[in-house]
Amino acid sequence: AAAVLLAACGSGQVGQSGSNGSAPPPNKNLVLIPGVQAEPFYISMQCGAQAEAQKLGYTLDTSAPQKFDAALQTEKVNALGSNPPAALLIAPTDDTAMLAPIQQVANRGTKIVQVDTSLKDSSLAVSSISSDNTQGGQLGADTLAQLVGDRPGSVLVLDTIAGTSTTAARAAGFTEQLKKYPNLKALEVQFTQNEPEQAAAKVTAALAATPDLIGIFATNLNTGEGAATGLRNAGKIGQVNLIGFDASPAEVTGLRNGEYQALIAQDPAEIGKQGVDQAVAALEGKPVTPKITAGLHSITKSDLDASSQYFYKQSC
Ligand code: T6T
Repeated sequence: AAAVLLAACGSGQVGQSGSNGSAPPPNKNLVLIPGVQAEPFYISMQCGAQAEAQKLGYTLDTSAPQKFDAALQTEKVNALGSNPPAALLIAPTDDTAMLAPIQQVANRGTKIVQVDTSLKDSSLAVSSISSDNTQGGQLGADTLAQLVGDRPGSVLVLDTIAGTSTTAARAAGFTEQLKKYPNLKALEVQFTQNEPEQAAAKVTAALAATPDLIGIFATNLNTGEGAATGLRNAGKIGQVNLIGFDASPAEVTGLRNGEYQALIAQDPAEIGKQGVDQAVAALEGKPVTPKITAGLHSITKSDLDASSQYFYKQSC
């Protein structure tokens, strides 16, 4: 009977009083729902979030969809069910489709924090933390322009899935900034569904159709890894400049061996840490910062060895 009583006390929910009339323990559970499982960007974010949660006396569970797909992410959000966490840190994979499911969780009293990607209507989030993705695109264009100098040519931009706030901003920032370099002409942005195979195929097609292809801007690690495969298959490594986004182990190796000429690295661990800080501030009635921008770093082969703090992790 004692065991049963303990179990009943332990499952006390926010707002209910304990069985002996005392206040229930505060809900200190946080959940992180990233864009996709087993990907170094989100793993690094999770590491930063987990360490911070532990430091502040909270638990953090991660529930990641198998693919970067709004329907699969909606299932994860809906699975929070009737016992939602105190706060949800989420990277919405679609800036519109994820609004309704997240709204339902917010309606049950959970604080919402956006990490990395965001909804078009961010008003239900107490805080949103991301890189300045437009600036990341601009940095990509400036880096490419520096690498090619006066040489003229066309440039391919590989985006992921329409509705992904981050990569859309990177593609737009890159394309706009490239206009400052009249020798470089951006081709129409290509979507890859965030699949490396599709990115490789787009590169193969662009190489065939565009003899003066001088550069590729890949807006995230999957498009970059696919683009590198496309260039490798065509024997064009090093002849076409590949500017990647992110700093996954595969991308860092690619930069070292000449497949990439530059990477724009984000700081996903910092995004995760700040996400927890803002969630906890909201839960504890402390001042919350609605919008936080994490740092970006352009890495080329010459500064690779001095840049290891920006490399993403495969595990914590
Ligand atoms: O680039 C990151 C993230 O910022 C973006 O929103 C989606 O793709 C990544 O997870 C890398 O694959």
